[in-house]
Amino acid sequence: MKNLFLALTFVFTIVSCGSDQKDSTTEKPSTTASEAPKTSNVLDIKGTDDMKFDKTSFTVKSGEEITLNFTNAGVLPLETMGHNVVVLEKGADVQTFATASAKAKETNYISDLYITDIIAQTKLLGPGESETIKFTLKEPGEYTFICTFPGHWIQMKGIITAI
Ligand SMILES: [Cu+2]
Repeated sequence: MKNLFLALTFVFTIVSCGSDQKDSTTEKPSTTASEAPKTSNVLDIKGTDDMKFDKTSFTVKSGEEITLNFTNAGVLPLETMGHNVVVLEKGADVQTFATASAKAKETNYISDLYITDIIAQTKLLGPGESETIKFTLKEPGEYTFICTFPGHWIQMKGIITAI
């Protein structure tokens, strides 16, 4: 009988511990929501053969250096499936920039006409190539990045939010 009582107490303790844990995990989201969004000034982006960036949304701290590591993770040749990352100024007309750049084959699909729209850019990379660039977003806001290889920007487009 005593053993049964002990066993029941044991079970009860486990159950109450378990429910305590549940309570603390359910409280967490409300605490997290009131905090500032998570930022990282290290951006890892891959471009793929299906014309996509693996990540398209980043939050960074403005006024601090950003390290962007870009890899063309595909296997298709540069001539048919090259990728780059071009970070544009806040006010840039993305479509105008992308359309002009798509015609600028001789300058690796970066148009000379809208050079002032560019904050940072990687080279046009072929399969398996990587490049790291560093830059700073001086003001808070949303900055678009695209791949300027012809026809890619509609799918290969993302936003860096600087806070
Ligand atoms: Cu591309």
